[in-house]
Amino acid sequence: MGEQLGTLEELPQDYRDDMTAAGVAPLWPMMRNVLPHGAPNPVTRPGHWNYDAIRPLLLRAGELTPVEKAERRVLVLSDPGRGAGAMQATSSIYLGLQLLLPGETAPAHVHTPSAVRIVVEGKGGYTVVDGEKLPMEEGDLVLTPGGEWHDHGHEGTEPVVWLDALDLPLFVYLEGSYATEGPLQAQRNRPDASQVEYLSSGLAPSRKLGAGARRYPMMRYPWGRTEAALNEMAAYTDGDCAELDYVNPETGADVLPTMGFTAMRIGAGQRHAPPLRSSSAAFHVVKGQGKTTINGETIAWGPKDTFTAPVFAEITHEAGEDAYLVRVHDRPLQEKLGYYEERAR
Ligand code: 1HN
Repeated sequence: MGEQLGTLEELPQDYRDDMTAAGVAPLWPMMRNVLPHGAPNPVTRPGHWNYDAIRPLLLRAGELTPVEKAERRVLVLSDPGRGAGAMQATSSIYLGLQLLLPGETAPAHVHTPSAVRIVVEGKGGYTVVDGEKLPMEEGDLVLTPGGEWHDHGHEGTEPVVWLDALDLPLFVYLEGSYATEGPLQAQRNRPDASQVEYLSSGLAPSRKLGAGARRYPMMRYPWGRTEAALNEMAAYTDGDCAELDYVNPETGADVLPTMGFTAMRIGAGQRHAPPLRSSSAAFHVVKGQGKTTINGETIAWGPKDTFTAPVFAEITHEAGEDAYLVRVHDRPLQEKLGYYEERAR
């Protein structure tokens, strides 16, 4: 177990030079870097982004850079463990706060990574995905799965801000990330399926023989329904946190192949200490306030804040008032790879 493996310095210099010239390297001095004992050794560090501090910077970006010059006007939440400019919040999750001003349109494009929006503030914003016009209201979760054309618009009078969560770091790592730009979708008034075909949980449109199932049948999860469902559940959770996973209404599977989303309600005065999970996570506060200790570091959070936790973090939440959070995590990916794990604390 705790054996000391040989170091690079123990090897003769001429041998080291010959290995370098041949384009090879010895594994053993690096073995514990790539394969630590017992648990991963994450680079990711807990992060906390206070919305009140970032909002002015986002509005300033609105003055400095027109959307035509930005394609997407976003401030990226950089993982403190990776430092300034990092284009990711955890190992697998990218997060950014995006601003759209009244009358603006963020042009249509399609890309390999998938995105999910959690609406932070403002009325009148919408996203068109594959011809379907999805209104964006506070707390809504809106999918733009990889491979689907999407653009954003704004018919309201105040700035609209949403949090983007993408599986971009994975696609960058796989050298699979790219986009194609195009004209606005011609069909853009097909109604939001959450208001037509999937209006009631447990009811799905009757199947027609030979009709192919849509991979992403419902792309908007309105917040009002989520909050109501959490409130109903909270009466039966014995004082523990109520949690609901966002799922595909046809298959019951997670909404996307790589990223999962879980709505949480922690009642005022409740403490919630989940098991240690192999997934990394980001928490977005839809409403309420409280504090969370992550690996001994305490974060005091309020409405619209976002914070992150690395893999296998010891996490304890305490709500000061009834709190509603959305947890973004990579459990679906880890389950597909066959290593998702939870450990008792
Ligand atoms: C993207 O397409 C959007 O469509 C937002 O709103 C953020 C970050 C990286 C790559 C693509 C969008 C993005 C993005």
